[in-house]
Amino acid sequence: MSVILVNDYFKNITIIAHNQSLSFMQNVRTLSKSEAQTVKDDNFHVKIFDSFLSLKDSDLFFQKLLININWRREKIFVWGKKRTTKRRVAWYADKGKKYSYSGLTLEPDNWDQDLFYIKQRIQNITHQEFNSVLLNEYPDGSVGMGWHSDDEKELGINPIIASVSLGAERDFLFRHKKDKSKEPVKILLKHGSLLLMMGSTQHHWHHSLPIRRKIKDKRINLTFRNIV
Ligand SMILES: O=C(O)CCC(=O)C(=O)O
Repeated sequence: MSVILVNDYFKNITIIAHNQSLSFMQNVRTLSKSEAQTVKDDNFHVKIFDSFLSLKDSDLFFQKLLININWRREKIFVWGKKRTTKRRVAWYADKGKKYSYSGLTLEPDNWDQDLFYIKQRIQNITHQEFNSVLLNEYPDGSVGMGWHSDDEKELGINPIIASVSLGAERDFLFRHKKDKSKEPVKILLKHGSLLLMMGSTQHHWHHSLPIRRKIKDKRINLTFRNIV
């Protein structure tokens, strides 16, 4: 595992011009399969495992989750207006562990065996228990998720959020909540990857999944959480 402190990390990156006036950091290092990349700053701490799941497992879980999960479209509040989500969502958790966000409260379904297996694989790395997972299914790149942070009080202080991606590769962005001098961060979330967001990241940074209209394929994201 290679640990890259952020100052060293900055030396190894290319700043690419983006179509808005922002520039994003792009990691140009190539990592071996088992390696994780850590990016750490005062209030930013993420770890990325590009090949957390093998290609075979990733393909299999992707197909099985599309079929087996109790997917639903929910009504959430966005900028004060009630909207039906274009993405489909699901919430699996230990008994009684509800989750509320954007004016919506999700009642848990009982653990699906594949979700439970993936949860255990993550726990072997984090040595922290998760009792719930939020699933999002994006039909294609025309659907994303706006800027937010996972800082609801039921997640506790400095929560670890473990995000597994399956299907189409998508960019994932971070931007500091207050300090505009901090460069936004861009990470490519690959099929079978695991992103751990740790420390005080949720309290200081927003994240988003930007729209990428050229992407025509589906993607599933699983964010494992611990509701306290
Ligand atoms: O689909 C993604 O990777 C984003 C998910 C996310 O931001 C969330 O569940 O809070």
